Amino acid sequence: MLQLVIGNKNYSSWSLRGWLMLAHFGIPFEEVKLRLSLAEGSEFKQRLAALTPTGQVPVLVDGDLAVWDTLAIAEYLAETHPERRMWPAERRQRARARSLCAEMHAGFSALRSHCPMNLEAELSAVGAELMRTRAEVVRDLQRIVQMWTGQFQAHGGPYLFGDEVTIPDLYFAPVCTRIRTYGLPVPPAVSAYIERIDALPAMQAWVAEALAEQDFLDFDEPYRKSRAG
Ligand SMILES: N[C@@H](CCC(=O)N[C@@H](CS)C(=O)NCC(=O)O)C(=O)O
Repeated sequence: MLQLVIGNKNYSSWSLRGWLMLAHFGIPFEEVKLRLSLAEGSEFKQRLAALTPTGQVPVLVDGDLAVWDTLAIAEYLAETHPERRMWPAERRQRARARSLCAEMHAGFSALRSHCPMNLEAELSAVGAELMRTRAEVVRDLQRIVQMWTGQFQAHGGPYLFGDEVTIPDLYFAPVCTRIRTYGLPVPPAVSAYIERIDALPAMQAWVAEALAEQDFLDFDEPYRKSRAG
């Protein structure tokens, strides 16, 4: 049975992506959850050391093969489960889908660093402040809106590549949660898409487990004070 090693569900956006690829596409797997830690020598780092030189989650374990990094996990699962049609069926659309995932993988650094995933938090005051003070966050958000509305125009929705959920939808699921957590302003078509992604059964299951965790990590809570106050 495949295993997926992940971090805390409340915070770990990359884990969420990997987990959704398995759970949404109905691929059986066993989840191994480790408490996130940046500290060398922590249980998190020690357990990961045997699997990946990056010391990061997620890691997919298939027998004696460990696959790390979300893009590599996406490709491995798509290759080993072609019947699940995880990428769009048409080659040109597959290329576009990979471009969007790669863009997420390598970019959106302002959105990622200023709006870290935090599923149980409500940080709309922080989001409003960021929209006023951080042009780079505004630019990242504008690119998201442009990307998604472009996809809806090209394929008619309801998902980024048409009728079926494909890997890019899951890749951007943590961006959907950030837009909600930080109350970032988006047009109605984008809000409706976020609601559709939120409503996916796999997403609902992850969020319910995240909310039940109640395990707060200081290094993932840069706005803890503003939440309290
Ligand atoms: N490029 C990696 C990023 C993975 C990543 O940043 N994982 C975070 C959790 S969301 C992590 O393990 N952080 C611990 C650390 O960096 O020490 C991927 O796509 O899997």
